[in-house]
Amino acid sequence: MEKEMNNAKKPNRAALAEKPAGKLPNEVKEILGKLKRHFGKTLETASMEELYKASALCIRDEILDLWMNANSRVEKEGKKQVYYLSAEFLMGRAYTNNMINMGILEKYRKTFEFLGLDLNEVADQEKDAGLGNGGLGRLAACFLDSLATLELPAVGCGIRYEYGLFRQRIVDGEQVEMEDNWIEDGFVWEIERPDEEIEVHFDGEIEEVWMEDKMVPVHKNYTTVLAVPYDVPITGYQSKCPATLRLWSAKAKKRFDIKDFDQGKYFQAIQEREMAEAISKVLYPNDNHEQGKLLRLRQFYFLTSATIQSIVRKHKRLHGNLRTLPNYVTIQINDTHPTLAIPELMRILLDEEGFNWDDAFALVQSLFNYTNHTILSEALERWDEQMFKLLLPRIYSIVQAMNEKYCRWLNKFYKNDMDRISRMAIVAYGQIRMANLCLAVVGHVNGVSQLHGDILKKELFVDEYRVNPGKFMAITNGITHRRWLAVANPGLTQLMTEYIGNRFVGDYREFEKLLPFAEDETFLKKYAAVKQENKKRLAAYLEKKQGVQLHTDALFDVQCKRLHEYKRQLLKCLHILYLYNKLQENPNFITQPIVFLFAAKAAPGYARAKNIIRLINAIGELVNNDPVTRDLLQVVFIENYGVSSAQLLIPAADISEQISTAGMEASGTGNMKLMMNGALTMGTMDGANVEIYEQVGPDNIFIFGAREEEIFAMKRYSNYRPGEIYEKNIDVRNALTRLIDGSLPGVSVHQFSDLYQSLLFGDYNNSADPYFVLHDFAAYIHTFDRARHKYQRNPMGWMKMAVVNTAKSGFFSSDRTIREYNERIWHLHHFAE
Ligand code: 26Q
Repeated sequence: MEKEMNNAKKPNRAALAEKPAGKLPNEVKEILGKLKRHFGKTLETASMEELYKASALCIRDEILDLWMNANSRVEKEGKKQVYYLSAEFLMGRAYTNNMINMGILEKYRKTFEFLGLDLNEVADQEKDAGLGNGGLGRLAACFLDSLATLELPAVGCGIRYEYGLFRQRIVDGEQVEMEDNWIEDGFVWEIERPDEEIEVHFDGEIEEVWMEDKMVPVHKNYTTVLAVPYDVPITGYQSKCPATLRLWSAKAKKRFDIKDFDQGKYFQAIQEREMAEAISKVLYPNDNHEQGKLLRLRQFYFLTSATIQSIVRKHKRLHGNLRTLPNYVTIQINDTHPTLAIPELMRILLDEEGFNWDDAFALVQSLFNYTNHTILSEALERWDEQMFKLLLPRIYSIVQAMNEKYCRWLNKFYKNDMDRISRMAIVAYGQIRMANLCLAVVGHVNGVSQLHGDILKKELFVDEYRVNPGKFMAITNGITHRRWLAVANPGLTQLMTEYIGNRFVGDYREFEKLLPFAEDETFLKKYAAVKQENKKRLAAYLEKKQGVQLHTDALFDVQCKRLHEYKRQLLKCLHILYLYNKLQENPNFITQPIVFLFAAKAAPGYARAKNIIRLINAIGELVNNDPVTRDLLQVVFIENYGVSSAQLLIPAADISEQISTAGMEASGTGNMKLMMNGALTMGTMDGANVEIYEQVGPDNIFIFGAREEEIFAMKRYSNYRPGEIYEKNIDVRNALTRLIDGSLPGVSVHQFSDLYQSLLFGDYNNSADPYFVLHDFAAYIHTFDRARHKYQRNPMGWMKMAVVNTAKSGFFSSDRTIREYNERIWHLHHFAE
């Protein structure tokens, strides 16, 4: 309706289609050309989606000019490049982001206005590239943006999963997973490179064969899978050096042998094809939890073998001799998932390039670096030795040899300390441990926040640290402020531009120029107005998507992240039940309306996480419908959390919930996005919350709960007794009782007894309350009370704190993070140097 009215004022599509082409603006002509060539459509007949694609193809043309030029210069001038290997790249949409980077957003906004269309509506046609689970995958995406912006030559290498992370629906309060066939209707940004296809070999046996004067291992009876690269240019802000995202897709090798079909191998042939192509079919939906499946191992070897072979092939073409490889290439492995790149390069050097072991090993050592993203033991990657050996016989024998040499070397330091050496070994107790493999080889190991880096040294990798302290470092994560501010929050971006100019988009140090305006009443009012608009924008989205009406004048409390027990969404749940209980006793217990927004996907096999989603929705039903609470508390679960919904949700937040058990969240990056958009952190001293605290100071953050050392001590001495807290604290008791007394609507009384039990008694493999929820409950309540009082009593004081958060968030730009990686690890030269 509204759009038709708009169209009446402006030239509409049908009218424009009649116009002689010569009279139209250039951009319109170009879009028309793409519509015709790619879809056989006109302005009048094209769908919104086709208009999106046609305009995206125009933008792509502009990017391709830069990209091709940069690539040829990097090759010709022999510039060193970083290869960022990652099983996940959580890219989200590229359209608006690319326009901002290319400086053509306003041009296209006007073009679409001319056509009577809204740019945002066109942008909404793009599907998210959701090729990641959470933090680790999104970090890879932010890093590519910053690498391109800083004009450091870079290639991200990953898997072109046909199905990204599942789409989530909530049906009767429960998570239901649906396929995410994101590529079904084509992905406009990619370019297939069939000429750079690579063969990857699995299965079979190794035979030692005499060749010339020595025994050489020969891989026999292997099965072949083809790896086809698809390259995506990644633009940087005003950058002449776009990065490349290279995604590998699995393809079966063509069978030329008609004989096989004659012999009734028809089914086998088709089955083999399906097996081969299954490799890049789907992303495993586990976050911070390993799934030691054969297909998963196939995926990782597929990615690493294709990548390493293509690096070797290119280097030989350009420079001939592999010994110079470290002058041109450095490889960062994003957690242990791409670790097989290490033995794969060993294999090529030893078996195909005639290196001896020591030379090969030295080269590999100088090439690879490893970032650790988790200390959770259930997330540390281990593979069953027998499975590994069957799938990758040659890689297995190389890993065995590495293990032997490593253990012998360790024995020099830890003489006959067999316990310690078996803990550190790469292969032990029938398992291959990828983190240990990395530690044994790479030049640098880094944690992703200062605290996390310390924990690696003091706890997880303490034995390695003693042997080789210089290897360890911490580089605090970051986020690209282009996407998380300029794209996600145009209102705030415009306001900032008005006050401090627009240099901050390319230079994170400019953020601090906002600081003086934290004292400026007019600025604060405008800042508050932007927040209000963002709440309304989110409300419109939720109304449309989920049919819920948000109370937009309330305080917005946001917890958005993967669902995991250590992130303690359950603590938030108990908090809301506590407020509910208090309001039942005294309807004036609080007078500040609060909207609690949750957004989270649970791994499909993680029953307890799914039950917590069920609980959040049950609590929502309880408080949103109770006449005592419905005007004060609103609980909303946002479906299908992903990059695009995060871009709408985060700018609307007042409070950022970062309440993990201290020591367990390696860094967190959502905390940074929320801070940048002016939400105040309610957090434990965990991960990068510590650095946020250091940046904003104690007056602009709400810190509560046990510190890492306290948690560590309680675990070590097993002296935590949640039952005692239950006995002493009536609020804890009353909140917990709601889980099992039938108060919660729409579920059986037994639905949440598992959660109740786990908090009070533990289960077969855990002690009671292993994440210390009850321990931190009282401190959380107290701290939240402080926050809501501040918000209510002094709204401008609150806005002032919010502005300080935005002003201090420059440190968390991934531009800073990448600069640090480059100075301390990669040593790349700027493209223009
Ligand atoms: C491992 C083995 C086999 C199968 C799956 C996995 C697996 C998959 C995903 C293990 C871990 C992950 C994801 C980890 C992750 O996202 N970690 C997060 O990384 C962020 C970026 O550094 C941090 O900010 C978060 O604190 C950390 O949880």
